Amino acid sequence: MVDEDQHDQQQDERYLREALELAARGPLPDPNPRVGCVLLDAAGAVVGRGFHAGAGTAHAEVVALADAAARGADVRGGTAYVSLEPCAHTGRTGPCAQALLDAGVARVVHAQSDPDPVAAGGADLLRAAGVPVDSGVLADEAEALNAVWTRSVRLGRPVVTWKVAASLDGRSAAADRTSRWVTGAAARADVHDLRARCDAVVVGTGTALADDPSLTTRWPDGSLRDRQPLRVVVGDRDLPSRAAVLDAAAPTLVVRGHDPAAVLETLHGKGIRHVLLEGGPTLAAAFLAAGLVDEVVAYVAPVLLGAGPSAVGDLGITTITDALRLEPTDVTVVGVDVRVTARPRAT
Ligand code: AOF
Ligand code: ZN
Repeated sequence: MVDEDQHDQQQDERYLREALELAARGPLPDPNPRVGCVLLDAAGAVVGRGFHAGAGTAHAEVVALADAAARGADVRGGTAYVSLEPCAHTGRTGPCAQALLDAGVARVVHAQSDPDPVAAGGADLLRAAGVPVDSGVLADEAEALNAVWTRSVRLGRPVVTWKVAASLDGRSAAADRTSRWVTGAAARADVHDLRARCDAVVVGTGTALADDPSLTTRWPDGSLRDRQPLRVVVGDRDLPSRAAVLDAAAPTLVVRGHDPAAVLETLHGKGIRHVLLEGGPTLAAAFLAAGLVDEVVAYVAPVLLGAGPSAVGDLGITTITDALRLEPTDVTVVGVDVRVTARPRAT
């Protein structure tokens, strides 16, 4: 015989799993987390479903409540399953915890607790109003669904991935600065997938002037993808108005000055959660030296250049014991190149 608690736990996980599946239908990347909600009426029948379709749109709970209302269902005395703690703040939308209270929901089960201090507090608000709340069911799955968002909220800045492409001898260009191409077509296509997963692509003005990159996100046939990350050019040098990065293909932000923390603060304020730092060597060195690189994606090509600029500038390392050691998390052959994904070791 299955005891009642065990049965309840299975039911909680079942509906939360459905809420997680709904959440996964939300957009990525987005300034907001992906959230799903399933509503049961007092008799235990599913009467509403919803997911958050991205920053600026209604939250999952509000969508699910509207769904229930549209079906003429009553959630009074029912249960709400939400993949993230219902918010307690008035942001772009009203507080979801209050909306659930107003609708008469008698119990709330949520997965991840909201790590954002501005929005958190919904569980306490509900409990204070006499509604029992079960927190943290399937929390790991929910957090994995919003891994970058969660990390960014905890860090209070965007997560930074540094992408670097280099020859076997660690150079990003030949002695005359020509660099098309060090890596092969497959690795270059892979970089476009990487860009598509980020909110912003960042380069220094030196790279923008030397390479005149477009920094758009394209398909292998060269056509533009639907969604373009923000292009960010950092530094004090002026760009000519005909620079490819200033064209109309995607939005571009020019940030004067190159203090990495200040750059990230500006981007954080714009809702950027994941930054792809694409160079050049000077800007990459500044971010690395400041401890502001969270992940490295390095494409190493079976090419020797013998001379030319190094892929990363001076890090102030003078002896081997001071080397910046990385923890590899993945090594994959991409076409003729090798892609190494690694994290700086926590010290
Ligand atoms: C919820 N349900 O579906 C989502 C929540 O700017 P706003 O008003 O959209 O608020 C965004 C914050 O609200 C976000 O950072 C996160 O803390 C929370 N997201 N909360 O109750 C939802 N998407
Ligand atoms: Zn909300």
